[in-house]
Amino acid sequence: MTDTSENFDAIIVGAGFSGLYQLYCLREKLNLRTRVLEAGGGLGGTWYWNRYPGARCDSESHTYCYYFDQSLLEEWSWSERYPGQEEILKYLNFCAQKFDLERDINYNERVVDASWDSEAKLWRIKTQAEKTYCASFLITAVGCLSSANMPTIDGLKNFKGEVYHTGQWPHESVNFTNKSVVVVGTGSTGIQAIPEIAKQAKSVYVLQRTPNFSVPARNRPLSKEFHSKFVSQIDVWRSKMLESRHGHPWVAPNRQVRKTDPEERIRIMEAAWRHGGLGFRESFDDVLLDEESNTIMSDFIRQKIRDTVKDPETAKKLLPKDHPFGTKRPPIDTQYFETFNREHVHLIDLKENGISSCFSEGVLLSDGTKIFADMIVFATGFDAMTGALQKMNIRGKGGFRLQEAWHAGPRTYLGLAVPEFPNMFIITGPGSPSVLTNMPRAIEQNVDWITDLLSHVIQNDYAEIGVAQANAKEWTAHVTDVANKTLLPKANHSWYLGANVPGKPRVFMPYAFGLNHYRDHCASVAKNGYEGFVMTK
Ligand code: N01
Repeated sequence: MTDTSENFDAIIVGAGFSGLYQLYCLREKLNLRTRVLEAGGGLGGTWYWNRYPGARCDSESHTYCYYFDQSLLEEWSWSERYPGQEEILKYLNFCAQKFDLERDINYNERVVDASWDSEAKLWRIKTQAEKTYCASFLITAVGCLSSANMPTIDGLKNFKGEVYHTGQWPHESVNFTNKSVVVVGTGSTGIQAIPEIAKQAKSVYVLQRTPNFSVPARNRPLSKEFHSKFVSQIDVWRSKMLESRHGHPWVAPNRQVRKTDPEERIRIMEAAWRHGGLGFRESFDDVLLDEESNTIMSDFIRQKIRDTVKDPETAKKLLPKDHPFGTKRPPIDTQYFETFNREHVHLIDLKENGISSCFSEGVLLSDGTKIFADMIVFATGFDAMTGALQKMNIRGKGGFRLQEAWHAGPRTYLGLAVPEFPNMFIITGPGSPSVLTNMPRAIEQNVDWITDLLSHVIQNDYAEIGVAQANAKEWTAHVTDVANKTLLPKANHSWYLGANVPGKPRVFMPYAFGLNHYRDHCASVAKNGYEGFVMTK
């Protein structure tokens, strides 16, 4: 039989922010024959799939972009404080065009199998399009939030209306006019989508399992003057982001909630609330470290919800009760709580009255109530951080499956590499700061580091690079330790812990010690001859 596989130095899986930049680096800096395999019909990753109404990033535009190229920063100007999904896609397409990336991307090629050939020392990769590729290096750039989490509901198949998951939103426009819409889920996505859907729909039924904290985004248009000023201060923005633990350009305020005079702290919280955005949490240093401080801030938000929502019963149902503020990824919103003042918007507390099943015309609740609906929108999140990786059927040395390797939770070294899976690297993998940061900063750090490592491997003619079990074990224990020093694991149902997916092992996956510390640590690993990696010829 003739071998029809195509051979490359490196295969990158995914054409989102991380895959595009990794392609640029491998091709332009290392001159590697590189191919990106992308499941979608276009580039953008998260932003290709998540095109639900209201989809918008919660990092500010001028920080949620690449910083590796000065001319790119100067040429592209953002129209709003937070970039909307469409504008982000336009931006990524602009980048792809500027750096001529698309010639090395294959669309509509979902990777369904990847196995390490120990003799040939290469990866054999198969796609759903029945193509096979061979490459010395496999780099996954599949995003942390890309594998949709769809609940199993009895009778859903019998429902005759339209069914959507926000993470797999259709490209055609979805019309809510005169429709009765059920929305399941009140995470960042639901909180963005519900006000937008309510603007059009005849009625909206929000099925809430866990009430969530949310801070006003205060989105606004950006002026030309803003862009000019930004361009003159790019280095300042960059260094602020590099110095911070989360990759946002905020300087730690050096004050604690508990130790600040009560009147003064209210003044600070009010000002941060008026300013809006994720920076609200950063207006004190100890919100995720000290329970008493967190309670003060959580109570402040609960009071804002009571003040906003006119019906006291509805307001009560919307009050977050079971997790400290910020321990689940905090959404930011535009008129989320205000939307519940609209007469056609109804809130169902699933903890009081759960979903029993679906019937042909809607959703049946456990108390027997029937919600008649034309449409059900699942804003139920993702099998985060590991789901997309595990779906690819990756097999390392001796056919060892990634699913087996991670049966008790993901085990990585630096979030970048897994023992028994040589020559494979994960961008923003579990065990790296990833989702706890402004993603492009975490992505650029990971990609730059992987690129330097591959340069070292190639210059020294190594054929195989792997990681020892002991290093991965130690790193993974460290990831757990640093998370346990914060309040983050207190939200025991969060996707950070994998708790949103039935049967998934509960392990705190992202690295909580900060992107700045992580960057320093990775730099010292490299300086010490890539300590923890084993390279052979
Ligand atoms: O997903 P989520 P998301 N029955 O997992 C509920 C990023 N993001 O898509 O809390 C009923 O947070 C679930 O309930 P519970 C951001 O990092 C960023 O909203 O598990 N309900 C929850 O309410 C974010 O954190 C941006 O009890 C069910 C909701 O569905 C991440 O993506 C915008 C259920 C899921 O919330 C994920 O956000 C959007 C079930 N069986 C997203 N299963 C921005 O940049 C789940 N739920 C602004």
